[in-house]
Amino acid sequence: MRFHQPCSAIHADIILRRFLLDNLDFLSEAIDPLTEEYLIVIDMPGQIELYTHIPIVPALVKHLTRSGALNVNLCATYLLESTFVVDRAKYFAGTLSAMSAMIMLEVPHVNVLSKMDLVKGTLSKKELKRFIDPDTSLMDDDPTDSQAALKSAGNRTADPSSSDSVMAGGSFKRLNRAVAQLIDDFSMVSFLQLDVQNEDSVGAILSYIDDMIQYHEAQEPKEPNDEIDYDYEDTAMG
Ligand SMILES: Nc1nc2c(ncn2[C@@H]2O[C@H](COP(=O)(O)OP(=O)(O)OP(=O)(O)O)[C@@H](O)[C@H]2O)c(=O)[nH]1
Ligand SMILES: [Mg+2]
Repeated sequence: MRFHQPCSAIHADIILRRFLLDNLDFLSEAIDPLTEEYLIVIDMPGQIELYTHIPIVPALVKHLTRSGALNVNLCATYLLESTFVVDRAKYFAGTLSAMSAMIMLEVPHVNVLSKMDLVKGTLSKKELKRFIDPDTSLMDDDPTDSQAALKSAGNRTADPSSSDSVMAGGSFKRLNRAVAQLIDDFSMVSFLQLDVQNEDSVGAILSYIDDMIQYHEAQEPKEPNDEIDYDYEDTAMG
């Protein structure tokens, strides 16, 4: 395949993914012979448009799952970098994308706050816990808010499209509150926390995914003492 014109990374990605969809036999031939003992990990790129706007990945998912040709038990895992929690607007934008991906993909879904090692020293455990279940109150104590933005956003009668509101940051704040409210109302998204330097944290997330895809039910029965106990305390969902 050759690109005749310069194109952006996302454009190239879309073209390549369409190419993949036109050649799904290549994927079927690789996956079809695998038995239920196999765990297949498909690492997808971070271009969110592929999951939330364009039905390319949903079409691929359909091909892989029970409703498609390959009958694979699939679990979508959405990773949001935990550094986003320091900027509430980014955190809620990422959470909205997670919700959009859940709706578009229509498969069991796990949301993960990744790279926890980067924020562990900055925020307390209690503070980090607030980001497991996104709720509107997080917008009320955004440390990045300026006094002008708070004052402007608090003026409910002000026209959010007026240049005063836009310049003071009030419109942006009101928009983010509305996004947070929407997410809160749907109550669909909650996060697991992933610290790759902590074996239990990785194990707990894998265990959630195993449950979602009913991996253990598909395996040979094991002796009870072969089971591994995971400590969910630090990785609790909801
Ligand atoms: N500190 C820390 N860095 C990480 C972690 N995971 C990945 N990185 C680093 O983050 C950078 C970006 O990597 P990823 O987040 O995996 O992103 P990517 O796979 O390159 O890109 P997309 O998946 O397309 O978004 C690389 O430099 C990684 O080494 C983590 O858990 N902790
Ligand atoms: Mg990646």
